[in-house]
Parts: sequence; structure tokens; C-alpha cells
Amino acid sequence: MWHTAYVGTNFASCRRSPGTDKYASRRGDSLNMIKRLAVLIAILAMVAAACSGTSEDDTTTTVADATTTVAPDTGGQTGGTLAEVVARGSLRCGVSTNAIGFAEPQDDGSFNGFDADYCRAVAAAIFGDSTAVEFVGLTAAERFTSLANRDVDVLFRNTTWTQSRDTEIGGDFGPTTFFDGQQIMGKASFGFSDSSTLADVDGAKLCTNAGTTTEKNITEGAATVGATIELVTVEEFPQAMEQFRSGACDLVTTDGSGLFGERFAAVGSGEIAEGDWIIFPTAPISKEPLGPMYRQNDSEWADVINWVVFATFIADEKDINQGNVAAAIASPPDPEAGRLLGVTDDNLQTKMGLSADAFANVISQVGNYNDIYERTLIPLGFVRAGSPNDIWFKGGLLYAPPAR
Ligand SMILES: N[C@@H](CCC(=O)N[C@@H](CS)C(=O)NCC(=O)O)C(=O)O
Repeated sequence: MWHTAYVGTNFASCRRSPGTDKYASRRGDSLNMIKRLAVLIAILAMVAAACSGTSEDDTTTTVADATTTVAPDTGGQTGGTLAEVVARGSLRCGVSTNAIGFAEPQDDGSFNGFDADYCRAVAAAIFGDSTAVEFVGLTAAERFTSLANRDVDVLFRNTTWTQSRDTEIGGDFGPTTFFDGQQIMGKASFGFSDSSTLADVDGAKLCTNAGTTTEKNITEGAATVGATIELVTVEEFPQAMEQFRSGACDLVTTDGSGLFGERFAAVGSGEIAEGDWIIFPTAPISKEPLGPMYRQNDSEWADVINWVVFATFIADEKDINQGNVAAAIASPPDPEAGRLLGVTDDNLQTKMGLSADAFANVISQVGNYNDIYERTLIPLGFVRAGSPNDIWFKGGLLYAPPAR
């Protein structure tokens, strides 16, 4: 039954391949018409091949092909996303449908959370208005197709940077915004404890969402330690939690951040007591560097996304935050801060198609990395100090090139 849900997604991605229409509308001359026909034939062949299979790898191939063939031919490194976003007047940002602390849907259609705030930061940089965002909640399985089809401009969607996503899927990745790792959650009443290991999943039924690194890690990991598991994949992670709650699944697995968020909410609502749900193993079973993903070969857009993220890191390094940024603009604490905030003659941000004060707007409207983390994750009990998500000179992995 669950497999059917996944297959449904696979076919949906095939149906959307009429993204070729977009390709057609972007090209006008006869030479391009010939190229278009050739591409169309190639796409039809690819679609036929992709639709004949049901594995995630097949889905992947479809997305990769859509990306590389549908992208407008701009003859270089500009995929046109910045111009498209500016013309539209808002950013279309792909986020999770519901990930506690990262992308929580609100009544007005917006989302709150760490990833959602990075969408707002990009909008603040481009428009000077952090509210100029159209949030698009996406399941894990549909996110890459959505990006390839230009339904969204960027993904801030708990997306792990992997080799195949960076290459055959047709994406590029910006700086990692959250260093994560996959873990498993079980019930203490079933005998799980903080010292439980991956081998302890032997014989268990595990739930997770489809189209993720999670599925592959647990399958490989369990096999490596000789554990036999039954893996149930659902479309959205909250459905996996329902199965876990009802006992239909013994265990759930995803990025540790997702499990901590779910457990925190369940304790907070009084559903469970502290200690009822155990997250293990203590050392995650995978590396999950989460960050922005956008279409490949769009260097101009990549610069914007990357430097918005770097700006939040650099401001954090200098302790320039939402509360004191006005003072820093009036009197920059050092020359680099002046450049970052757009108050020197360098006008660095204008070199990437933004206004000089683009990053000043990011910091004043959304905040630096620490502001974002404190607003969205600290309330859920996440600890930043001493984690990989701390700034490099405090022992973490966050490191930005100089604003020069
Ligand atoms: N980081 C992994 C997993 C991403 C993922 O789907 N995570 C879950 C748990 S945090 C999620 O986003 N759930 C929200 C949803 O399904 O909308 C990946 O990129 O494949």
C-alpha cells in the first residue's frame, strides 16, 4: 500500500514532463525549433524509460533529465532565475510540508521555522522585503521535480547535499545551513535506551518518508550490521509519525533534527513523558548536510543564494544581529562589516545584481545565523554551542569566505 503512494509520485513526475512546453515557449527561431524537436524526442524517450520503473533511482533520472533539457539556453552561467524572481516580484521558495522548527505551516499560507527564515532572508536581500515570499510546501519525493520545472526558485527543504543530487539530478547546492545526521526513534516501553545501536533494529518495522536519503541510509546501514528490517515509506514525514504513534510501525527514522522536533512537541503537548521516546544511536548513522538547492548552471542565482547565507554567517561571526545592526550600519565595527552592510564605496552587493544594502536588509529584517537559530530551534531544545552548527572559531563548521 505504501509503495503505491511512492509509485504515484513517480508517475506524477512523469506527467509533469510537459515542462517541455516551457522549453518551447522560450525559444523562437527555426534553428532552435530543430533543437527543440530533437530534445523533445529525447525527453519522450527518457520519460518512457523513467515511467517504466518504480524505484527512487528511476524518479531521479526523470528529474535529472527534466532539469538539463528544460532549462533555458542562455549560453552560459545564467539560468535567469534572478531576473525571473525580480520580474515576478516575489520569491517562490520550496519548503517542507511540515517539519517542526524548520517549516511549520501557518494559517495565512506562510511557513515559520529555520528553513522558512532563509527564504525570507533571500527575499529581504532581493526586494528589501522579507515578506515577498510565496512558500511552496513540498514532499521530499516531489521537491526535485518541482525545482526542475521552475515551480520554485530554490529549495530550503531539509535537503541533504549528496553527490547524485549535485550531478545527475541537475541541482547545485549552497552553503550548508544545518549539519545533521540520521537517527532512529523508538519507545522506551519496547526496551530502547540511549545505548541502543543500529543492530537493535533487527526484526523491526521502520517508517520514514519516500524520496529521501533516509530510506537508503537505513537500508544500507541495517544490511551492514546484519539486521533485517521492514521499511515502510509514506509521502510526508508526519504520516510516518502517525504510524509510529499507533504502533503500526515500531520505529521512525529521519534526520535527527526532525526526530528531536517531533519528540519535543509531543512532550510539550503532554502526549508523552520525557524519556518515553528514545532517539538513537547517539552517533548518527549518516551525514546530512542540509542547505539550499537550486538549478545547476545558474551562477548568478547561486551567488545570490550563497552570499545571503554567508552574510548571515559573517554577521554572526561579528555579532552583528537584528538588535544592533542599525548601530553597525551607522558606525561599522570594522571595514568588512562596512562592506557587508553596504556602507562603503565598494558596493559589493551591486556586483551580484542586488542593492548595496541587500545584506543590511537581511540582518535587520531576518537576522544573522544565530538570530535565526535562536528564534526557531533553541525553543525546541536544540543546543548550538559546541555543535557542528557553531561558527568555525567556536569549534563549529560554519565558515564563510571574506566579504571583500
Ligand atoms: N535530509 C533528508 C530527509 C529530508 C526529509 O524529508 N526530512 C523530513 C523530516 S525533517 C521532512 O522534511 N519532513 C517534512 C515533510 O515530510 O514535509 C533528505 O534530503 O532526503
